[in-house]
Amino acid sequence: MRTQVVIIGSGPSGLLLGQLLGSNGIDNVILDRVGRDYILGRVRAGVLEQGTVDMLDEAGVGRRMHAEGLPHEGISLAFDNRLHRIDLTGLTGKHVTVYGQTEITHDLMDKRDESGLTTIYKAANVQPHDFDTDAPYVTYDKDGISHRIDCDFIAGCDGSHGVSRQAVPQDTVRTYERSYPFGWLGIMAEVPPADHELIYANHPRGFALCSMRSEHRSRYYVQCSLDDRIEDWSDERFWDELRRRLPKEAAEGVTTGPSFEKSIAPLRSFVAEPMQFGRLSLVGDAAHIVPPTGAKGLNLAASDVHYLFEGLRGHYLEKSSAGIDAYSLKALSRVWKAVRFSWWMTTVLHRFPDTDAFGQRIQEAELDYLVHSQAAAASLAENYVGLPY
Ligand code: FAS
Ligand code: PHB
Repeated sequence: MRTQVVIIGSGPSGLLLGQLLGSNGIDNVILDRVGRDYILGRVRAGVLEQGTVDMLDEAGVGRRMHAEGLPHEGISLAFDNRLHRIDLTGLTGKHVTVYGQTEITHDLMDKRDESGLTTIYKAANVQPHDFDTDAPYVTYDKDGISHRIDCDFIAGCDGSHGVSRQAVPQDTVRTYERSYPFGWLGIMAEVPPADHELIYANHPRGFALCSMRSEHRSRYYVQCSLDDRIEDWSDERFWDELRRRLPKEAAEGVTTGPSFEKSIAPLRSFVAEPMQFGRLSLVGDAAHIVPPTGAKGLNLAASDVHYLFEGLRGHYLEKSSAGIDAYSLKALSRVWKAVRFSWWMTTVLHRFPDTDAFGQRIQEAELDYLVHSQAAAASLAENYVGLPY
């Protein structure tokens, strides 16, 4: 088989890139090692920057997002038993949209089916080859038969545990990492949200987040120990802990009910540099990971796709290599600013086991500054709604 671009990974990065390429006449094949139902079963991001919404519109998958997505003009920070609203729209003129990653993946998969583009699920032993030449190719096994796809470019959209970054000679990639001494225990429940906007809570017992997927479906998180297991947390224990970490007025807004999804995720910051190795480009989680505190993971994947798509479009439609050559530098500039913001939000809102009395006072001063300085609030707001591409 031959195509112009092979995309490894059928998550949001791969699907969005594939749709933008295909709708511009650039042929592409997506390979994923698992099936579509497994991908759709993953619960992940929930907050979209305007840039991500614009990309999904450009890919022709905005209809349901605009019909069902919730525009949010603010968030609240909770500490000292009070809610403090950050007026995102008043400070930036922009808003965010609450619409789950699962729905985005659904919409992109359906659009790809309509477009007749090729996706090969349950492809085993996917391996990129010769990406340091102008004739790269990818091999994989399917139903016991080995296959080869010749192409011009390979997009490594295969997440943090994928094959693409591993295929690069390890002395040519530099990595930067920070792991956090806690995790997030998240649940999903078919109950109305505690408030009409998200609440990020800093409490002596630990961080909590009140989010949502719709006016009938809520997504909650509490900071937990990395030693915790899901079986340690009954629904009853979760609801009690969540309400203990919220101001009284917010806790009274929590409607409890049975959870239908419960998971624990570790938090870490990770960046691989560069993001391009000859004809292989790393995209999204394949190149970087952020703690979800700043709601940046999915949105960074979207901006990577924007830069790579512009580069590939320039190569094929304008015979220019400028965009492709600039991909890594352009993407990393925005990546590091989002990594900084996600690290900062995590340090300001969580309880760290080794924080001394001085560190606790600094965190309290940070929060006090945020809610009493327009400049500080504006800085949080412009990062939260998304820095320009
Ligand atoms: P993905 O990991 O989504 O997709 C990669 C795809 O590549 C997968 O389908 C995988 O099967 C495939 N793949 C992997 N190895 C392969 C191989 N060898 N061969 C073929 N295919 C292979 N972000 C937020 O903004 N907000 C959040 O609240 C949030 N919560 C998260 C919770 C969890 C538990 C996790 C893990 C992430 C969370 N994220 C969140 C980040 C998440 O949304 C990612 O940023 C997003 O999924 C990135 O999309 P992709 O880059 O497409 O990678
Ligand atoms: C979510 O709804 O899953 C969510 C929202 C905002 C975050 C993290 C997760 O910062």
